[in-house]
Amino acid sequence: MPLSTFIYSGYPTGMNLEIAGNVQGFKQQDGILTIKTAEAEARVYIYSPTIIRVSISKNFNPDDPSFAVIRQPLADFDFDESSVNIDITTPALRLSIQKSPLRFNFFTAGGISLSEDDARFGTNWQGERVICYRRLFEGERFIGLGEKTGNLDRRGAAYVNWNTDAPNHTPESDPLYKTFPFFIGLHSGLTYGLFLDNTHKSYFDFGASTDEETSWFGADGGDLNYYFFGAQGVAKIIEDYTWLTGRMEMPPLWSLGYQQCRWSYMSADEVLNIAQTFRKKQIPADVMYCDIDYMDDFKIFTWNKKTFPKPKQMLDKLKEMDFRLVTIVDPGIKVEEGYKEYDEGIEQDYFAKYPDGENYTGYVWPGRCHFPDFFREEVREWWGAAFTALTQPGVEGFWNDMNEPAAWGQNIPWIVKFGDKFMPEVRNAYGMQMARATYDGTRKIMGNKRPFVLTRAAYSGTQRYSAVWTGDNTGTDAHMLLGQRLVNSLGITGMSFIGVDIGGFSGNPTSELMVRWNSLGVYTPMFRNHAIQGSKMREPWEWGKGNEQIIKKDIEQRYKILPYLYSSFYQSTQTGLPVSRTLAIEHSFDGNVFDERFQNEFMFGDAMLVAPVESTKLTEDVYLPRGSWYRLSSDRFYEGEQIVNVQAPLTDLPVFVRAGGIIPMQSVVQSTNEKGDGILQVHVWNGREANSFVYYEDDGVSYDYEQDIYYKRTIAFNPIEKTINLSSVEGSFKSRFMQLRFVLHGFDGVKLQEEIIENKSGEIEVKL
Ligand code: MIG
Repeated sequence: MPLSTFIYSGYPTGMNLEIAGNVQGFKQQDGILTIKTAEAEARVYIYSPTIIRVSISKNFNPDDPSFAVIRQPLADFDFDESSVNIDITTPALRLSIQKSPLRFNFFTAGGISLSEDDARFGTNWQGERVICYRRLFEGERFIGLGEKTGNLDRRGAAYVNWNTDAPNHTPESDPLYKTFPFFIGLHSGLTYGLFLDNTHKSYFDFGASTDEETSWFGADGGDLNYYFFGAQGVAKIIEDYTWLTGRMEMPPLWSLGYQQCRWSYMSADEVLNIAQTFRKKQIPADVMYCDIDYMDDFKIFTWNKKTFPKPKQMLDKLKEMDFRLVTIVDPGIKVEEGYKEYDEGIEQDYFAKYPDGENYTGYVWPGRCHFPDFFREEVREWWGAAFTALTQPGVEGFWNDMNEPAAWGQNIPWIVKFGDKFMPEVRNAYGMQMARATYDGTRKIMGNKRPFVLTRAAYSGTQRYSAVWTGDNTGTDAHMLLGQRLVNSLGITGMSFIGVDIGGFSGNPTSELMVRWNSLGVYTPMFRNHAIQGSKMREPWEWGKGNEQIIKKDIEQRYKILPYLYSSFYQSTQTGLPVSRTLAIEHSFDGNVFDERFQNEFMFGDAMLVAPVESTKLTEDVYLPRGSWYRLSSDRFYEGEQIVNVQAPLTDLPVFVRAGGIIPMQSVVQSTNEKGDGILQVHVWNGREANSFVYYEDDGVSYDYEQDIYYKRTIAFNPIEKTINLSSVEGSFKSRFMQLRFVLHGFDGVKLQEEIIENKSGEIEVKL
């Protein structure tokens, strides 16, 4: 194992300022343009016409892996040199590298400035800490950074990335659990993106307490290694970012159903009882969870012999009721001789260590623990294979908690080593590597079945392995709204499959808040009700008869829209566009979208606009952007680009459909395993503009879709020709819907079409 040459100093010593300096020479070789100054070296790579990478360092590590990036740069590119600049031009972008002093300035192909180094400061070091100072444009806004509190527009705010267990966080706390050092800048009607691929503690300052000329970003160590995205349009930048860092796979369909969790259901009997109650009350649900108490003494990959004596029997019974089970796993392995994972870990030397070779010990739930070194491949494989203890009885979902990593007291000594790095160099990627090990391992041992992986800590690229949830929120309206902003922001950074603890983890929500939050959960990519130990029970029937009915109706709505939701996830797998989308993606230069009153609104898939409303308000001002809109619950029509005051009773969250919107729905089912009536309802809302929607279906559980065993067709609405057209089916999967029914909204003189037609695989066209 090569010893890292990096010596971590915590706070930079001496504060001696070293600047990138003047260019002394450059060369191009193997697709890399290398530029040398007295103090540093810069390397420039091109990944595509819209993606350029710049990496600046005093001391490049020859071994330079990225946890996030899965693409290779182009083998070669041209540049022009003049006495003052080196210019690299692609069909979309120009990077102009100023020689004295060294500066990196990006322009559109047409020569308009997108992003520039601050002319005064550029990039420099204080000790090992490296910072890049950038020009702040007039009116420039910033969105992104993933799971960060504060406003949608991050202008005037500053953030730190340092994955942290953050129980009792507030709507202002920073940092939280995850690191996504990627933001999008918006100014002059132009868009650009910037991804700092560096796992050290990192900093982003979007003009907070600086003059009006500077924003900056950087890290406590490592290279100033960033990818610049120059595509025009936020959606295109997200597409490029997820091309670079990967996209999610199709999730198991059952994981899109309603999920019921608690810390903890204390016994197999309790788990079965709750599941049974859902069925008895006919409240649809798909997933039960076991939090930490299912284990024997919190030992990962064990079951409590008293309270969960026959896991297979419990799982068989759950299966009979069409429920799946997700179990939690933490990274900490209890120090206890005779415990399999402990013994194996010691024997094979799989735990994180101090430099003298001693295993690091931290305290978590099991008491004294060692921590698997997920940065090593053989450790990931060992960890992944251990899941047979859970998969054999039939568990299909794996919830990775505490992987910031968390230990009581938070502070893992900075001298602890993971792989050949010290903790502060890679801490921000630990959770991602755990999720990766969990995903790779369970995918392997589950044969052709899709595992569901959920992680709390994450780094850019985690979408390839896992869904995420936003950690320990609180049962208040402010946290409900914060949660939506976190979901919307995570969507900008490549994560689509996201949940929040519905109802709030800590505290006890009022029944109004529970009802309201549940109705918002219908439009959250992952729909999970979860609560802390000691809190009041949270299941849908715990809130009084009337509220139970509202909650049930809302959960039924989730199941009705599953065909639309599943197709929206398919879109995420293809383009990286998230299921929940801040309005800033499509309306990036509409100031109302960033107004604090409206910043929580989002599109749920292509067609639905959702406006979260606090539980204490029964009417709300909603901003409807460009286009025209219908209220989903009433078909009431609204012109866009206006603020409307709408009714928002607890029974009817304000949800709107875009004119021309196409939403495939199904009948209410009790779980995703149930067939339903076999009729796909194609809902279309009238509009002036043509629109289309890619409908996607597969078996929902296996990887057969990789073998073309899927079902895909485009549903198109054409208002001029007055037709709805379904293209002929692509793929060899047989739809579970034998029949079709069109449901038309806002078409004068055309009623709901009662006629049910055969869902044939050839082209289908209906005249309106
Ligand atoms: O120290 O497993 O965020 O969802 O219920 C707390 C118990 C550990 C934190 C997670 C939460 C989970 C809880 N865990």
